[in-house]
Amino acid sequence: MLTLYIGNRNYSSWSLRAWLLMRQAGIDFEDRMVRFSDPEFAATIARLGAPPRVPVLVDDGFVIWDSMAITEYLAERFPQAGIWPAEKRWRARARSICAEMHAGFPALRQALPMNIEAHLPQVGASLSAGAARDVERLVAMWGELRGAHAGTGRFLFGSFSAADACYAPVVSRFATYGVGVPAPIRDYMEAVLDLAAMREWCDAARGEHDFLLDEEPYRQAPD
Ligand SMILES: N[C@@H](CCC(=O)N[C@@H](CS)C(=O)NCC(=O)O)C(=O)O
Repeated sequence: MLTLYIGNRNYSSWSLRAWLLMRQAGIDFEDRMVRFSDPEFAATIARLGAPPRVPVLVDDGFVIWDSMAITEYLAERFPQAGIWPAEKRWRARARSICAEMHAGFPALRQALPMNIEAHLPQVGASLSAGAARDVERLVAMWGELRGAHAGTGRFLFGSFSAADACYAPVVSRFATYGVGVPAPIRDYMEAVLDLAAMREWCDAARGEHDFLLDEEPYRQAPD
């Protein structure tokens, strides 16, 4: 039995990555949400033997943490699921861009935290120089990959892969903050946002109403 521990769907970008990947791969699992505001958050995860972060995957009692380690474990556990692109060099490229996301884009992450239920286009209209550089890099990366896989599908490597799961929270951020992008990138964003699993996650996120001030640099707590 596979159990994925996740945080608030509205805010937890790393949880979304693992959850969306598993759903898209058709893996049977249950999710268990631990709210960030739960005073037992750290203790719940610590009891698993993992550092106090989500996502955490438990496979029949064996614990794997960190979204990239979870991705690689799932790719080995479900080799037929097409988690990484089939071709060796594209597989390497997909790993490169996931590593780039995992370790990078600090300005974008700080300026545009994932917040699915918010709509703050004024933020996207006046980005800092650092965040704008990150957006430029993402638009170039996505455009180049989409161009190289034109005609084979709407995702970065044609078919949906771990790379799309990794960038799904960025797509969501661009939507929340109304980041202006060229038409082919809008098409890519639509492909991700239209996935049934993505819609399921976003609907649940919008239903949470669990306003966390620490995650809301642009809004006041509701009365
Ligand atoms: N490198 C980790 C990052 C995980 C992470 O930072 N998760 C955030 C939520 S998106 C978290 O658990 N934060 C809890 C906290 O900071 O207390 C991964 O890829 O899974």
